[in-house]
Amino acid sequence: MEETQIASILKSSELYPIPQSVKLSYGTAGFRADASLLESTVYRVGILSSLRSLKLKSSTVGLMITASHNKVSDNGVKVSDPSGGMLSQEWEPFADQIANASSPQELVSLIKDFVEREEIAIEKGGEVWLGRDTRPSGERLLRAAEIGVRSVLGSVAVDVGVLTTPQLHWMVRAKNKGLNATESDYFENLVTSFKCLIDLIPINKLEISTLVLDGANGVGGQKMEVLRGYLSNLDVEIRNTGRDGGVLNEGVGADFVQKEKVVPLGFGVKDVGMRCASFDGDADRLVYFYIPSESCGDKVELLDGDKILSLFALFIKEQLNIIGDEGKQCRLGVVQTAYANGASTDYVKEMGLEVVFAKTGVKHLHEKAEEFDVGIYFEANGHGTILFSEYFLSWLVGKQKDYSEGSDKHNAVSRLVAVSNLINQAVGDALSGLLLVEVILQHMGWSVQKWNELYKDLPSRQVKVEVPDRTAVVTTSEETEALKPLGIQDAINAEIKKYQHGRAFIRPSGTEDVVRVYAEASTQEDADSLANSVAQLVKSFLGSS
Ligand code: G16
Repeated sequence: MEETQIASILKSSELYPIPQSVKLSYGTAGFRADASLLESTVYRVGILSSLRSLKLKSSTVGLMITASHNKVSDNGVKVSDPSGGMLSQEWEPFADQIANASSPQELVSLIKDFVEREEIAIEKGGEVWLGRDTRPSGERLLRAAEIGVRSVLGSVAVDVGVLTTPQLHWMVRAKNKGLNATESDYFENLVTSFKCLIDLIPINKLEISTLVLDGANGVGGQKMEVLRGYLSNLDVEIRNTGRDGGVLNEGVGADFVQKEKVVPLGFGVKDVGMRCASFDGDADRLVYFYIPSESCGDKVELLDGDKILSLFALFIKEQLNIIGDEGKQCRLGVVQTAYANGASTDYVKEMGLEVVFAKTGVKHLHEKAEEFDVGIYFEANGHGTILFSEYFLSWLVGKQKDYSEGSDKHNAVSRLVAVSNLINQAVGDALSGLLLVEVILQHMGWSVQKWNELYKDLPSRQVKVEVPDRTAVVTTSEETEALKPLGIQDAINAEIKKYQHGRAFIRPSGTEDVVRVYAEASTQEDADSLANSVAQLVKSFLGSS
């Protein structure tokens, strides 16, 4: 590395000293912590992003400032690779190292070694697009990221403003494919493909009723307000936009609704029977729900990521069946995590689909979904998308020419092509996921209640336990069994045996300082009781904080 380059990093890093006694790790979805602790980390991720761009022939890389579902005082930073996917996991150890380097000299030395090892030529200049959600700390952190990016001499930082995380991923992907890549292009793409799918609905099945959206007091509701203006055939009432004094993710949003199974703030008896949906803080997660009756209090019927996945699988399978023998040769597969409700897995298997499991974190699911012609991945928390392989897409486009326009086969192929345009190919995206759910419900002529009847969830419960050191929990690769602390898995197994259809596991969270517990059983009472006893085990093996 040239002397001028070393001097540039030494100088800028003086501005961002590392806070005392904080050890950060790249985690499930980038670095996350209390926002007051993050400036040095974000600055250093800025440097990493420039190097990543340089490594990949100056392709554009994305840097997103968000802590998604975490509380508003937290923030975080994650990197989008030029493909629009998550940062290559091979670079995560380097991210951890530089984030924790204790002095400017150590930082420079780590960067120098890495640049040599990876054979990165700094002279060319990289390009990094910086986005942020609506958190008040976002702007200050974005400035730190800019300085980090520019401290790699010749690299350019482009502030693309307040965005949802999936918008930034989509824009980065489009930019590197040489396509139009502004936020307006993102909206235009959604509107065009949604309209195309609407136009392909057999008229007699059309049903439009109002959807009520909980925007988690974050960026997603605000973006939906813009998108709504361009759409016909969709009537959305948006609540919790963050403009009416509500706090981001507090008593609202997809994470809250999915974990607590109760209505978010701003919803109540007036909404009984209505089709409702929730985004999370940066709009990469989507869940649906409805209030079954006034007597249910604040409890909701939840349609989580598993139900969304099942609806998507059903629709795609229907189109492939219409195409006939050739369509049936498409390898359609599903990727889930240990959190997937057992009933959903049975349902997709009964449909004849291949199901594979991955570790929590979309970066793990995405990788496995890419192995299929059409790979649908969803976490139960509502984070997921559908990936179409290049090969299968060009096959579809070819078939569009072969089949006569207006024929059933032509329509089926056109629907699949439109789905591939509508649904974000880079990462799970609540906005595009919502549009696809809505158009499929209209296509089927289904209400949210009818959709919910696809299968009945096994009762489940999730709890989190605060412990002094969550890293003391080590699990198997699919996170279904705990390897450490020694003996805890035997104790969990003994609890599970007490319940009919009992299933439970623990794992350290990658985004919060907690250990998560998941339990399933044949009744809600049993699922709650199993979750609580496993949580007690966690406390007795790890201590409580
Ligand atoms: C992130 C990841 C998700 C993951 C979630 C929970 O979500 O993107 O894939 O499921 O964290 O992770 P953990 O249980 O490890 O805390 P988000 O929406 O917060 O970015």
